Amino acid sequence: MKKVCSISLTIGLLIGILISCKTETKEEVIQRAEAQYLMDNLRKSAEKGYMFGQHDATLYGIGWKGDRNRSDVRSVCGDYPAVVSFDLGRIEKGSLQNLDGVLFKDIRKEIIRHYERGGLVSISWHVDNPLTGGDSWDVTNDKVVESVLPGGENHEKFQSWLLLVANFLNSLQTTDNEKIPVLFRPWHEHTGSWFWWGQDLCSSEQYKSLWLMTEETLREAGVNNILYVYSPGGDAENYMERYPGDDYVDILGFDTYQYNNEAGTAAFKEAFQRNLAFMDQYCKDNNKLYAITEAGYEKIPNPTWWTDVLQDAIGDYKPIYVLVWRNAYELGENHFFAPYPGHTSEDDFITFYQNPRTLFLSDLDNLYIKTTL
Ligand code: BMA
Repeated sequence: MKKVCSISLTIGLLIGILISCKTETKEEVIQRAEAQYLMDNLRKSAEKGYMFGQHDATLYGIGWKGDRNRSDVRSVCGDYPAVVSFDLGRIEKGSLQNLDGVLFKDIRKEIIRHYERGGLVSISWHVDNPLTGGDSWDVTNDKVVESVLPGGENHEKFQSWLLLVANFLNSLQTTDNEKIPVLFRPWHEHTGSWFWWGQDLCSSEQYKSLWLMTEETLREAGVNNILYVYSPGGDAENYMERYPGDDYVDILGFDTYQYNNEAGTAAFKEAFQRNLAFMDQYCKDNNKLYAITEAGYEKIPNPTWWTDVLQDAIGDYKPIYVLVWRNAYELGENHFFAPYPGHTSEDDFITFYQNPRTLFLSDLDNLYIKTTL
């Protein structure tokens, strides 16, 4: 996104700089305008309310997988989530399916379908550990980030992984060859230490370099259809400590879950409010947008969680969306974050759906996303 040209007094240097600053092609200008258009529309939608989203919502749910036009949320309230997120974990290995057993060609299809319905798409990347060969959660070695940065032993390999991500992002096109603008949320929950890019696994400088390197490599590979989303995890006390900078982040976010213990509800609401208050102020001061990039309560044991806890915790704040995690088809009824028909929170979810401030797909008409430049 950025093109930094330092001003020089000597004409020779100026010419050199002008040559090195590649002029944008018409396609690039249109694409950049589309990303800007998306930002403007997200700003408008945040004034109206907050979108509801779910991870993998249209790919599978409790008791089903791969049914066309189906989502547990839709079965409960008759409407699709406004936002659907997807994960690219294992694309870096050239695998045909992601870490949750979904074919990348099906993910691509669902992204295009959701865009064509008028919805917003977000993409995360639970990338395997390039040093140990383990998965994202393999934190046995604290030199992994260092190893992928320039000069590191895994740098070349990692660049080739990034190119596979770039190929996928570049392939997100409609039948009219229109590139689909999506949110990309790399290196998430890094304020915890459960991923190999987490807090105790690299320094602040290394984390920022990883982020910048990711943006640079994707940009050089022609990726111009994404907005970058920054999402620390938990109660992010040091929210800005590893912030890559306003020039590299389009949307601020956070991931916070409720846990099933005595302090659960109060702790969740407090963490939520602290994060929202911080982001709200920062975004007002710096002209940014914010979202609740992941939230939820596994199995939703509280039947009125949607209104009493989630809606209450968001209060009058204006995030662009709140997204809950997946309803894992392969784990029985043990790992889900949205209701499905028959679940005890179904009625409360319908009340949540009817609240004018919650935006589902049908609330988005003409609001944005589908660009007509
Ligand atoms: C986690 C769980 C895992 C899954 C991963 C990536 O929170 O849902 O089962 O593999 O997200 O989707």
